[in-house]
Parts: sequence; C-alpha cells; structure tokens
Amino acid sequence: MQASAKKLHRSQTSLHTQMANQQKARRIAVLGSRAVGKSSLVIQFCENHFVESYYPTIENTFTKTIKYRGHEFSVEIMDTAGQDEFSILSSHQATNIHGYVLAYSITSKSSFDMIKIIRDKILNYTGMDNVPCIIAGNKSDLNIQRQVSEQESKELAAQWHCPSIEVSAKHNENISKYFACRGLSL
Ligand SMILES: Nc1nc2c(ncn2[C@@H]2O[C@H](COP(=O)(O)OP(=O)(O)OP(=O)(O)O)[C@@H](O)[C@H]2O)c(=O)[nH]1
Ligand SMILES: [Mg+2]
Repeated sequence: MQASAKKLHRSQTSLHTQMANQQKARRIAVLGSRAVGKSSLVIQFCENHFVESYYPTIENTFTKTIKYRGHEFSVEIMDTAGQDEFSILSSHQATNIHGYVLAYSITSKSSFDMIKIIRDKILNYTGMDNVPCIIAGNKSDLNIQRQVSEQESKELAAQWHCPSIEVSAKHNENISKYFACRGLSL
C-alpha cells in the first residue's frame, strides 16, 4: 500500500473507532428539588451504598461502565444541586445530554410539581418540544408518608411520552432498571 493510502486508511480507521466510542458514551443529568435523593440514587448506582446523612450537592459527575446487550457503555452521570423555581439551568446541564432523570420524592408533592417546572426550563433552554427523560419517584420505602400517587406520575409520563418509575435509593430498589432505561436505550 502506498504511504498516502496507508495514512488515509489509518485516519479512516481512527475516525471509525472514534465514532464507535462516541456511540457508546452516554451523558445523563439528574435534576430535581433539594433533598429528594438525587445524590443517594447516583451513589447507590455507582458505588453500591446508601448515605443516611444529608450533604447538599453543588455538582458532581460520576462515571460508570455498564455492559448492556453485549455492548459496553461509558455512562457519565451529572448529579446537580437541588433546584427551585428561581434556579437557572447552566448550559452544561442542558446541552450534550442524552437523557434527563427528573427526580422527585413520593413524600413531597412540591417536589413532584418542581419536575414540571424543571422540564419547562429545559425545553425553553433547548428550544425543543420534548426531551428524552425519565420520571423517577424516589423514597418508595416511605410509602406511609406518600403525597404523590403512582397514578399521577404515570399520567405525567403519558403526557411527556416518557417512562416513569418508583425507586428507593435506601433499599436499592429499581435503581439499575431506571438508569438502564434512560441511559442506554436512547
Ligand atoms: N428513606 C429514604 N431516604 C432517602 C432515600 N434517598 C435519599 N434519602 C435521604 O434523603 C436525604 C437527602 O438525600 P440526598 O441524596 O442528599 O438528596 P439530594 O436530592 O441529592 O439533595 P441536594 O443535593 O441538596 O439537591 C438524605 O438524608 C438521604 O439519606 C430513599 O430512597 N429513602
Ligand atoms: Mg445531592
């Protein structure tokens, strides 16, 4: 093979590898009100333990490699600070994201209402009509303090054409399912 042809072949191969790698990388942002358990969910998923104490987050990024249907995915999960109606999305929270986890606590109606506000902010920011997301109702172990029914979250999910799931970071229930659902099937 001629030197120039070899060079072209090498650069094509490296471009091909780069594209393949890109296809297997996923970026997920976890957003929601304060103290709904965003960090607990991410830590349970990435590090397999539950933290009882509450440390408000500024921002953290976790990475986990997952094998899914024979492919390895590198999943980058952005754990964000709790949002209220006045917080402003930063550009890295709203761009280059493959999927959003909109988290609320089943024990807090206001945190459920907040995910609607957050989604509106994302739509405004991106100029899209819809974004890939999953509705995650955390603290399902606290059923006795429930303020949001599963039906309400299912109705919202139908409206947004997205999945919804109830999870417990404490009991490690449905966590992998919910990250797999959002991160890998996109
Ligand atoms: N019972 C129960 N408690 C939980 C669960 N998940 C989180 N918690 C508790 O709720 C509190 C807040 O959890 P965090 O994960 O820090 O909440 P956060 O959404 O990251 O909070 P910010 O970073 O301030 O936005 C902590 O005391 C956790 O132990 C859960 O599934 N069940
Ligand atoms: Mg946090």
